[in-house]
Amino acid sequence: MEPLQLKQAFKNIFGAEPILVKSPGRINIIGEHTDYNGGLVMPAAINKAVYVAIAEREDNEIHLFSESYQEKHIGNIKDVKKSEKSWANYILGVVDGFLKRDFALTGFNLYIYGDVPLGAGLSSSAAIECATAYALAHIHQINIPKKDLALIAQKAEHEFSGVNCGIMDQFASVFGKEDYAMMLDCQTLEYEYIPLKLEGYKLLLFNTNVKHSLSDSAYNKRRSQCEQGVSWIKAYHPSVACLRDATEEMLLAYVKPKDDKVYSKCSYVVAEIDRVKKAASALKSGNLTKLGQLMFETHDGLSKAYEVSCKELDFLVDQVRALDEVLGARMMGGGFGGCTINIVEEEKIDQLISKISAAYLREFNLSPSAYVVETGNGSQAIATTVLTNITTL
Ligand code: GAF
Repeated sequence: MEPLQLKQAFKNIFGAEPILVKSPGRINIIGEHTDYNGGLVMPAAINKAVYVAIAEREDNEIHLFSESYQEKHIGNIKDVKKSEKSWANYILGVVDGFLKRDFALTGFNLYIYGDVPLGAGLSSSAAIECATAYALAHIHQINIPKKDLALIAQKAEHEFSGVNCGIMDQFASVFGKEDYAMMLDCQTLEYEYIPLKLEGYKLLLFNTNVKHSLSDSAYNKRRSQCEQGVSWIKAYHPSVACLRDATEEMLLAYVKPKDDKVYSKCSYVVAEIDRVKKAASALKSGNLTKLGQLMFETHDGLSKAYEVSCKELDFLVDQVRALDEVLGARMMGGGFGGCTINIVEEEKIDQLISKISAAYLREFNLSPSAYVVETGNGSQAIATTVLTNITTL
């Protein structure tokens, strides 16, 4: 849907002139399950996004319409509560976040549309939250730092969707930059843009087209296992606030003797934070082979130690492991389904897609999807008119 079509769709339903805002989905080059441990991540925004058309109302009602679900939700700013519609909760959670920070909001009409594949681990939910946050700040002329938009969006995910996610997805959606990945320090929220120079290679995603149902509960469980590990270390090293501050030696001394499973989860995180640093150096020096090796290592850690992979993701990574045209591959995002991310020689992409798709179909009787991803920019308002208000002197 083009911006002008979105504007028209909004007018057809709500009969007013909207403002348009977009916020992208994300990929993650490396640094998985490190964000909620105060660690480093290296995401990039993509050129697929969620688009929001929004206009203020004169009363306190909230009228939402989702293009994807062809559903409406009606609520009230004075009584924001969870809906049974998950898409609406991402929006309502953000409204709640603004109100809890004492920003005065009026009622509004909002039409939402997106081309981020749903359930693919490309953070369509963060894109909805961030687009909503940006749009609400825009129409109410709320002067709020962009970091706070990401934080409000993250809180919406915690409180209205029940997933205790880290900050990576929302941060990438707000701050992404075309042609760059970003190395984000999730402890300080400082970040550095790193040029994504892949000369002759492209990033290819294979979508397993599965999402196993335990994903949300397992995500929250991993997070508490990491916190458990930190609390055992803290008894001896009070300054350790999160796994970012821990070392493998500490884990061996204070966590392994108590619980081997908790140890292997924490040990993966400590090693993964180190891999992000190495990956940043590899990317900066153009050493894509090294970056690819690190990605395979991340996959093995996520699959064997952190236990968030699944047979479909493992299959897709194993299929490309020995191929010269693939420098690296790994599962991406929370796990239990969604996509693998692969660095693939540009010339060989079509051939690879055919080969892997056929093998996956034979194995699971299901076709995977494949997307060659391009990077994009973070949250922004979209202009739909070129010339307005020409002033004469
Ligand atoms: C999901 C979460 F939303 C992120 O915060 C992050 O933890 C990721 O899983 C795993 O790295 O996308």
